[in-house]
Amino acid sequence: MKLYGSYTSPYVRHCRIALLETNLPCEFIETIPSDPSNKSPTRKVPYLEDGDIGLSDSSSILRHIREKVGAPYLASVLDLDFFCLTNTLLDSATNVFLFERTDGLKPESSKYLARQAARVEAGLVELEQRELPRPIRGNDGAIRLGCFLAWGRFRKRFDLSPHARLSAFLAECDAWDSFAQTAPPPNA
Ligand SMILES: N[C@@H](CCC(=O)N[C@@H](CS)C(=O)NCC(=O)O)C(=O)O
Repeated sequence: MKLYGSYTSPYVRHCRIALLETNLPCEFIETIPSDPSNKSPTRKVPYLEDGDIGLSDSSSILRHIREKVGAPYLASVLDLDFFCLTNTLLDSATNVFLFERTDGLKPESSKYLARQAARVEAGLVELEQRELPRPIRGNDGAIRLGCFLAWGRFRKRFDLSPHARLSAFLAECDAWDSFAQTAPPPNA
């Protein structure tokens, strides 16, 4: 298998964690989304090649990785919903970041971006009140949450200090070797 992606993307990180967990052989090919050599039809990362199969979304890539070793992937509707909820917040947070970085546009000057930023803040308040999924290992809802929180910290997108339970959850992720090994390089 070949996984195309960047070391900073939280979506790619989640796939890298699943590959470490399952021990499947996979070559990592560093790719930035806008690279003309990016094979993904979405022009995003991650992208996975496995023989004749090409997968262009972290969700399908994760399912493929888990299925290859006979492990469950978001087995119940509540597992799936938690993953989707967390992923929606991650999509909103990365959109706000990319708009700012690409176009210099901030939530203060865009109603749409303000809505995205408010969604992230409200989502953090909601997650802080929830029973968070455990164990973290092998649990794609939990790992998505860890990747989201760690990305927000890395890109300084939100302040976790008012959220004690989410902060503790992230500390638990940080202490896990597969999570630590996939941390973005500090100067990226
Ligand atoms: N739904 C996709 C989202 C992937 C995604 O948004 N990746 C970002 C990198 S963090 C990207 O490639 N963005 C490029 C762009 O939006 O132009 C997935 O889960 O794989």
